[in-house]
Formats: sequence, structure tokens, C-alpha cells
Amino acid sequence: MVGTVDHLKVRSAAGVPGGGDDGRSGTAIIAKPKTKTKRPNLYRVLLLNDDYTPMEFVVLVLERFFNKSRDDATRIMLHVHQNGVGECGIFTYEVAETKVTQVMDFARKHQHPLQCVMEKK
Ligand code: TYC
Repeated sequence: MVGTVDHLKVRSAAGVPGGGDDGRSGTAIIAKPKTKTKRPNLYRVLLLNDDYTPMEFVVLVLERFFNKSRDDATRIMLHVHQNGVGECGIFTYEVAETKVTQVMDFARKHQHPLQCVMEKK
């Protein structure tokens, strides 16, 4: 690699160090756009069990904020109830953070101790 122009990586080509021109024929070597698809870091959003939040409220949270069907929401809620923790979904950082905030605000508003956290995958 010779130099970087914004997202274009300017490479020397055909054994011509420095690139740009081969010094013989006046041919220019054109910068080639390089495909660089970076995968985002992903985060699990988890619900934690407690002894006081009503089961129906947890099901509502899973339907409202995680777009789960009633059957899936009920399965996840029961999993959390029995195992202590369960996954609501996997998201990029900002989306996961937003979900956690929405759930925590909603739980507080209804005076339930429900806890929602995120962890890097
Ligand atoms: N354990 C609660 C109860 O018996 C139900 C519950 C399920 C609470 C999941 C929180 O994330 C939770 N009412």
C-alpha cells in the first residue's frame, strides 16, 4: 500500500513502486476502491429474574420492546423465571442500550424491580 485517499487505498501495481506512473508509457495507475465491510460488535440483551415482578408484566415487556409473539414471550419469561437469566435479543451497541433503557424506565414507572442488562457477545 502506497497511500490512503479517504476510503481509497492507492496501491502500487504491476511492480511499480510508488505507483501512479510506470515512468515509461505515461500510463497512470488508478486508485482502486477497496471493499471493507466491517461487522459490528453485537450485544445480548438479558432479563434477570426477581421474586416480585409479575409474570404478565415480563411477557408484556418482551412483546412491546422485543417484538415477541405472546407464545415466545411466555417461553422466554418462564426460562428467566426458572434459570435466573434469559436472552431477549441480540443487537448492535446503540440498539441494545436503547432496549435496556426502555425496559428499565418502563419497569421503574410501574414500580417493578425487573432488571435488564446487556453483555458483549
Ligand atoms: N419470578 C417472577 C415471579 O415469580 C417472574 C419473573 C420472570 C420476574 C422473569 C422477572 O425477568 C423476570 N413473579
